[in-house]
Amino acid sequence: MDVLLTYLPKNHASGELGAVIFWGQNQTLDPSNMTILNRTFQDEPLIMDFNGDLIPDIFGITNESSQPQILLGKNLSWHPALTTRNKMRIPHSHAFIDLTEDFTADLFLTTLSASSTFQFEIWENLDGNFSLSTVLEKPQNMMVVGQSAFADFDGDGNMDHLLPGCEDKNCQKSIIYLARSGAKQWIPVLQDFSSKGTLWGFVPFVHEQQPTEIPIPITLHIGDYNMDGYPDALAILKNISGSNQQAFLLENVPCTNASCEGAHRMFKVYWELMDLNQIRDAVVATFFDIYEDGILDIVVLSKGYTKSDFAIHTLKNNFEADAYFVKVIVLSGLCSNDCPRKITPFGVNQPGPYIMYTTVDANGYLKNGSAGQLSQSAHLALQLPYNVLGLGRSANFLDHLYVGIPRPSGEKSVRKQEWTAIIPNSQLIVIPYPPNVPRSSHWCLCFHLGNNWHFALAGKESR
Ligand SMILES: [Ca+2]
Ligand SMILES: [Ca+2]
Ligand SMILES: [Ca+2]
Ligand SMILES: [Ca+2]
Repeated sequence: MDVLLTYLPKNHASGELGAVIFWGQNQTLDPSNMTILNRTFQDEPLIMDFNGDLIPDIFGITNESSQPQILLGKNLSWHPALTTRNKMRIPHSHAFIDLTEDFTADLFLTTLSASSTFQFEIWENLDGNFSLSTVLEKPQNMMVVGQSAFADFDGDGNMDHLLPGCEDKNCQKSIIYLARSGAKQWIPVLQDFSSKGTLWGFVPFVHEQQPTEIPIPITLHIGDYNMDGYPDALAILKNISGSNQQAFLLENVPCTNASCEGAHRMFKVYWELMDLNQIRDAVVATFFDIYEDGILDIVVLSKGYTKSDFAIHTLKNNFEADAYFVKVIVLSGLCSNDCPRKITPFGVNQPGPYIMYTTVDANGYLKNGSAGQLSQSAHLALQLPYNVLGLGRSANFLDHLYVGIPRPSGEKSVRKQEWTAIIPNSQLIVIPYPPNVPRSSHWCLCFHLGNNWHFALAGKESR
């Protein structure tokens, strides 16, 4: 695994970001083995797989051109990417995720229209090439627009678009909207930010050329903390009348008012979670499986005594439900020059794979769930390298697990594999090798259950 680091060069007036790649060597990093990129970026870049070779590439606007550029990871060559004239929004919340229900990651861009309205573009991956398929404007009343987040909010197997923001400049009136998969309508899924007479709101982003603090945009961090199959979120809110800001857990619950009807679901804020309430001046909160047991815990970053001082807090998820999960990580199946002989190359986790399951819930109804792996990387997106999908209280097998990966230009068929009868509470590693023959029986699904590793080669299982 390599590491990309962006930095603000000292005494650099333009505010452009430099970037350096530290090359991983097996399990370590050698700080002297690095490449400083020969271009600077207007905004933090997006890590994606533009050419579908399962080697991550770097996407962004550089100092050389106003057209987006891609730096291919394989040979570190720059290429123009996409023929768009629209400006990118700063900070962007671009994403590399399937938004067209074909298991192939598309490119989602946050841009400005010709009249400088905030908008969202979906560049659909068609036979390995990206072409503009959908443009959606921001919700009309939204004055401050936060970072787009993606989750299968309604649990139908297709990816939905969540957008936090405010209806006034100072975020006294905060809101979260949802655009369901394929739909162009914005549905409010959280509007009430008051608790016991106190009004809370998102913390608006302040853009400075030479920031004195780390600028943190309005962001929802997604995870299914109670494993009911409906993704929840963590958000940072500030007390409108006071000075405190805190992390809050937003639970995805059935819709109980008229305005969210079209979404079927909505967010409910947990105002009184003791452990979160005790952390003052929180700036980022995200989910992480600290104990590697498939249950998502919480990590909170808070301000310390000085401006540049931060503290990291970890909170164990004590939620004791008889709920089940699957944890999935999709690797590349590649290795460079250090693959042990005749051993299947594993590679590392990738941006872009799409995962979906179908099962039957405790009441006998069909239930789907889906997630994209590493779809966003910039501005402390802090996505997990794996996905934990909640299954609710049903101990039923997963009827189907589907995994799709990006593919190169010109390839018509979708790279997608399917496994059946997966045991709940397993941790799955998908090795899509060889990547170009998904329908062969070779793509490996390795699963960890108890103390044993099992290997399923599409249909057959061995220990
Ligand atoms: Ca690539
Ligand atoms: Ca797609
Ligand atoms: Ca959905
Ligand atoms: Ca949930």
